[in-house]
Amino acid sequence: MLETWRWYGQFDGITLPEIAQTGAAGIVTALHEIPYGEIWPRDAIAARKAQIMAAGFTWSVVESLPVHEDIKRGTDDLDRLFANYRQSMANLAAEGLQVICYNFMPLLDWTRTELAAPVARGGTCLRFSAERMAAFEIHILGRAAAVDDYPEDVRARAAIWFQQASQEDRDQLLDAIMSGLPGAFDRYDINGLKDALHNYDGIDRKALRANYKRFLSEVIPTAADLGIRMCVHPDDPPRNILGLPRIVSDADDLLWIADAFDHPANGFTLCSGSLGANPRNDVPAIARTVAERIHFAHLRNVKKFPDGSFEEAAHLDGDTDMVALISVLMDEENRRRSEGRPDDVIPFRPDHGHVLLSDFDRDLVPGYPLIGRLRGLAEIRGVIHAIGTS
Ligand code: DNO
Repeated sequence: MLETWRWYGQFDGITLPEIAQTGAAGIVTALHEIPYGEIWPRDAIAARKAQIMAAGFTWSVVESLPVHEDIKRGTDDLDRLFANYRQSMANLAAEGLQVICYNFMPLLDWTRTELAAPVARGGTCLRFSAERMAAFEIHILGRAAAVDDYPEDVRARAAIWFQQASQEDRDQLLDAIMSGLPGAFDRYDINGLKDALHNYDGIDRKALRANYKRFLSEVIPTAADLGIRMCVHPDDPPRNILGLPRIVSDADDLLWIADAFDHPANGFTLCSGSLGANPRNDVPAIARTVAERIHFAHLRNVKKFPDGSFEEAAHLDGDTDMVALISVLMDEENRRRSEGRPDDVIPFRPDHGHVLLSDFDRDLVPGYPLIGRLRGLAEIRGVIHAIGTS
């Protein structure tokens, strides 16, 4: 397993020399400053790579090369966007980058309702409260159909939360929901979000799948030619929100994707926290099912609640058996090694982390503190070491 660390470049308060002290060997980053849909120029990629290498790292994974909303929505003329995407891939490959993470979530990337929920012994975590999400959808956004997405008791508590919430509480909720777009250009206010949602009118699961299949057929052949491994990130959370379809949420979805363009270059980011937020998902079992196509792993844990809420637990706490999951990934590495495959070391990063200790004194990208992730990395490193030497 290759230890990597996500770094947001100029949007990150954590510096490369600080990251070096975590012991991670690889950097996961993107040209976050380039608007979605534009070509990533080769010289900009080369400059970022040089900066990373000068600090003693490799640039191990590109996360993300974003897929433009028009591709997800399947609007009419997509030739330019597909050509741009392929050109960015070619420019990345020319600089030696081979693993590209992306997602196919409509509109929003990861979604939480609280960015600083308290954890038991001090520190804070990211939380998704079904009640607050329902309050947002039903009472703030006024999305009538949302009542079908939440059970009655959650709707009742949502109504009470909304009545008691101050304007500041409501603003904070919107801010939390929008925070999954670090470095991105689209951030919405309520009206903007309503408009953006209208653009998805009529796009159901079937239509989104068709658009995704088209994307795969446009880019995977290029990836195969360039020696690039594409790895889609699962939906976070893996459930319907805002009435948008979700098509990367469970084992069936992943198998559908693998089959939609059957080539090893069409692979997955195994994100244990995203998949783990759905009570029906057995994450180690899913990993075993798609092991051959896992090109990258995000390791973190979640604790789920009966009403559909969940919060981010410490990396070895929570509902997912992290030791079992890491064993699956290491077995897969061994299998690849026995076949003499070059991709026999799977890059992973400690995904998210609690805000702990001196994390409170600095500007952070939500979910990406220094000390909390350092703790997660150290714990995971211990598990890997123990499995590797047992
Ligand atoms: C959240 C991340 C996601 C991920 C993208 C990949 O912390 O795991 O934002 O980077 O969905 O495209």
